[in-house]
Amino acid sequence: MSATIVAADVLVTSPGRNLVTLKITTSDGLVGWGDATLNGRELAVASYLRDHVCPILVGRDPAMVEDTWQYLYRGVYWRRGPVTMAAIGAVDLALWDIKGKVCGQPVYQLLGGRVRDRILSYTHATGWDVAALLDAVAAQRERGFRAVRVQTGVPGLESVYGVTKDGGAYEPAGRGVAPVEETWDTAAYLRYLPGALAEVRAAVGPELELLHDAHHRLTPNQAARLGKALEPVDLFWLEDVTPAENQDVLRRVREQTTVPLAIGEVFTSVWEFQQLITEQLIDFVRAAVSHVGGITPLRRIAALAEVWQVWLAPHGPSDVSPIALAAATHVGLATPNFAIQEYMGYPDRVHEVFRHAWTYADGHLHPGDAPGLGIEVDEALAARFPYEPAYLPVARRLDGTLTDW
Ligand code: CS2
Ligand code: MG
Repeated sequence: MSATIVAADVLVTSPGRNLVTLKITTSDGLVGWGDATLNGRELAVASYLRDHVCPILVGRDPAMVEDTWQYLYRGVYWRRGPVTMAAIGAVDLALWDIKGKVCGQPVYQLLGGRVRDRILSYTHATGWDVAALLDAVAAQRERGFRAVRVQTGVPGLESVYGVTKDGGAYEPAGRGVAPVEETWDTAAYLRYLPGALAEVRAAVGPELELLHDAHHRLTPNQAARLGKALEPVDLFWLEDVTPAENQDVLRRVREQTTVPLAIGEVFTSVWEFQQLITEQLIDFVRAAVSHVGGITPLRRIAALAEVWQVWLAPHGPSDVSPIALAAATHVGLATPNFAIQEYMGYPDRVHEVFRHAWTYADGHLHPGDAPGLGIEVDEALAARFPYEPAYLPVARRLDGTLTDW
């Protein structure tokens, strides 16, 4: 007789930041873990799972990973969207975790086995001015990183996406019941950034991979101008130049510049990537394994991208938990067109609550060889850190109108 799912429970914990976790327990005593964190909307996903998904998981066969994905996606009629897909993603991760434990194999073996020894990772360096940014880059190189995302302050602005003024660790979500309001001036950013990044490149030499995130703030014309201006910097990629809701406009950017483009951390399905991949409007797919609905759809996206010579580079900020990072590293070890894994890092307490087999060393991640995803959650410790309201900031232009954050 095959095993059945006997319980599905949701844990919300805040060991430094809010994280939502799904725990699936089977009749043969195995436990699978999934990440359901959606920054600033954590409780919506927790409710979606608790109220609508957990009750129908009980009694199902945990071995049916693909069928359960189809059941939760097609079977609901109301499909896609970040809340729905983060919930489905958590179930998918937990079921792959269980399948690995049943087989006594790490998930990457179930995905076809390793195609590389370890996966390249990049982290963040931020500085309010170029001198501070160079110090931050040097510190990340000391930690072994060979690829670094560089974000700087902009003269005249009080706050800028991705940068702290005091040089402390960057965490975008601010505690409190309402979002922080930031002021944004694209013209000032476009005037300042190319010169600042040219200084960084001159200081670090040609080999360090540099990445930059424009965080959805530019028009296609501005994006094309920035891309051209940054060509001498030789970026690994320029991320999220436009909101990319209107994907056609990216053709104009592509025609104007050879800067490699990465897009997709806010997309939640293969269909949102379809045009970008098949028309080669981007070079890197930035899907988050949990937000896009799990390992099952991420593999489909990777396969489509491979046909079009587009590379996979999953989202890995502190707001996808160590469970999602584990899943991304398993996919990364087994996927030929995998390029690089973002590894922003976590507060120490997060590593204590989510003990993980994945490791970071020398600029690379490895998923480890523990069965499944290789995660153990310290539930007693998690329970000591209750949810605290925290939201991503909003951004306004100098005249007060709201713009993309
Ligand atoms: C960023 C994210 O990592 C990235 O590329 O764009 O840090 C993003 O700002 C956060 O995930 C938002 O929750
Ligand atoms: Mg990003």
